[in-house]
Amino acid sequence: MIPLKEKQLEFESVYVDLHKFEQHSEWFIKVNPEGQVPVLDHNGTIITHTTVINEYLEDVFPEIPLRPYDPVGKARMRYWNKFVDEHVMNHVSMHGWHRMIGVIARNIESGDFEKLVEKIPLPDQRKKWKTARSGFSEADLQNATDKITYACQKVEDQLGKSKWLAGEMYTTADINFFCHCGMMVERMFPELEVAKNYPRLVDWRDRMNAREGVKQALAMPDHTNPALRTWTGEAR
Ligand SMILES: N[C@@H](CCC(=O)N[C@@H](CS)C(=O)NCC(=O)O)C(=O)O
Repeated sequence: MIPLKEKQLEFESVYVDLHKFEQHSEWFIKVNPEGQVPVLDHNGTIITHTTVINEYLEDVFPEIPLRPYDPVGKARMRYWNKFVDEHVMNHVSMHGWHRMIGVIARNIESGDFEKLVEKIPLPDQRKKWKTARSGFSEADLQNATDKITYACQKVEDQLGKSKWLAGEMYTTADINFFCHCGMMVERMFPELEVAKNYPRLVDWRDRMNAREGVKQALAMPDHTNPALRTWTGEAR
């Protein structure tokens, strides 16, 4: 949503209700056979995976750029996107699943749950749903917290060298880290004492929140079940 808003593009947002497993329903599997959101449908062409969608938007709508023009800038941006995709996203996600999806999964009767899991196309996601129901281990959760701590320090160090993650230009790398960690890390992980330990990250997050495109994206309807909103630490 943030790149779309930053680029001032008109779009229609279609909410897929993960609480009701709509991402594994017949209509949605036809759109994305992997059964995951987000998905971009551009005039019938389907693009999936956040970073790929963001690069696509950049290629098709370069007028308001979120990617540097020079090869070094591009490489820096992609380095950070790769870092977020491979070393941040899944670790924050595990805590989110532990706190929210676990509650949803445990509220489904046995038998019904197995039937729902059978419909999940990606084998890893099938495993993840089952683990969310039985509970992630303390060791796995701690490992995830350690990875998030490492990421916060890495971002803190980078922001001592440049204004934004990939250099002096605001890019999709900032958006990626913001959405998957930066915007909620303080609320989700109070034990990291973010304000004290990562002041540059906090300043960067405030600069992100002050951007018009970010404000507009965050002001879009929040469909999260209110009873489960607390997974990020508090309701938005
Ligand atoms: N690598 C994908 C990850 C997408 C992803 O994890 N989507 C989650 C929600 S944020 C999802 O659809 N989960 C539902 C499920 O797997 O059942 C991306 O970058 O877009």
